[in-house]
Amino acid sequence: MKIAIVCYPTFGGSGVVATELGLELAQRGHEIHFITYKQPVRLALLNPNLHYHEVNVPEYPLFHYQPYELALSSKLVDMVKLHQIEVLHVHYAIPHAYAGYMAKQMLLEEGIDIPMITTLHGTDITLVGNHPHYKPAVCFSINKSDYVTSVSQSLKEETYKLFNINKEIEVIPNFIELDKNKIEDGVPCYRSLMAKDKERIITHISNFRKVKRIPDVIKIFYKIQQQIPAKLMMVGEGPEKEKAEQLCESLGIADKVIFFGNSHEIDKILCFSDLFLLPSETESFGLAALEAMAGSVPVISSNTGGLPEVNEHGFSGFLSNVGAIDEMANNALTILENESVLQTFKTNALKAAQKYDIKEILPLYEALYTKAIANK
Ligand code: GMT
Repeated sequence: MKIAIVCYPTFGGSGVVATELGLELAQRGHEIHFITYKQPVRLALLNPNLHYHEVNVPEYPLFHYQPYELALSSKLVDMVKLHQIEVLHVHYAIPHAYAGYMAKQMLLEEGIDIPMITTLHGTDITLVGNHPHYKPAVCFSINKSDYVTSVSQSLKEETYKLFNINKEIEVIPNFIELDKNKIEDGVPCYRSLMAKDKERIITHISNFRKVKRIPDVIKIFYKIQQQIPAKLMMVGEGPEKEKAEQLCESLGIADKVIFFGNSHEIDKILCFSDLFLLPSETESFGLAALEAMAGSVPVISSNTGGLPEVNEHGFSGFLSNVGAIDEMANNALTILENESVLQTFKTNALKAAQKYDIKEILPLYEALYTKAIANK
């Protein structure tokens, strides 16, 4: 099949999912066209089935805001015609579903009826999409999509609650390529570079936005390191990072916390991690938690949104109410204080992640593309 994928090209989960999906589809022989404003961070174009088309938005001084949706929908029209693309798959409703709908309408004028699948990722519904300034347009473009998917059952329910949706939403969960995340046997983990032998390594990876509750991460770690020797690895960039560094300073733990910034070597960081912290305010799925689990790292998380669908309480880690810092720290210590308990949770984390193996999930998308194309 010839599939266009529209996504954000950044480190965010929706872009990562879209990119990994496109890479795997290309491996399976489909012709994949990524259409976005920058090459996605995880996109390696070493496959003849993979194409990347950049959306350029010419600067014009009259515009206070440059019209990206316009440029994107025009690019979609051109690429669909040039490459005879059969289906549009847009990730993140804003503004991709909106631009996709406009492209569909323009193509219809020329006798081309192309189906559009919109995948909802979370903040496009719960935080941004629900804002009154965007809500009518988001609701409209979801309803005008030919097929709608969400990355968790929780996000599906939330979407129906927040918007007046008249479309069936199919849950196709996020996935992980287990082999890709596996560090090969015999390859060293460089653990000794990061911490002393007896220290436990705790990791957090995110975009450092408010929704991730970064101060909770640090306060949980503060309590852990009062009981056992430990180091905290903070991976990612975002608006809350500077405040986080200050908080570490004021708690007197700056020498125990390493801030990495964005990293292309998540697998290597997870390789030497003992525990992953994700105390988010809301999380439609929690791809970062799944990536940790796939690297055999147990997860201490909040029980919000789709997290209980990913992190199995008492098995791959523990879940707590949002903001329950003491409980999260105690649960972390339960896992970290005893070597055999830690090993059991590590094994379980990997087992729980295997349910989201890309080999199981990808056929669901393939079936949807086939149905969408056949029904046109
Ligand atoms: O977590 C973020 O703030 C980034 C955001 C995104 O749009 O990339 O992530 C959302 O989509 C991911 C991939 O489907 C999910 O794993 C994240 O849980 C979801 N984030 C939130 O719901 C806050």
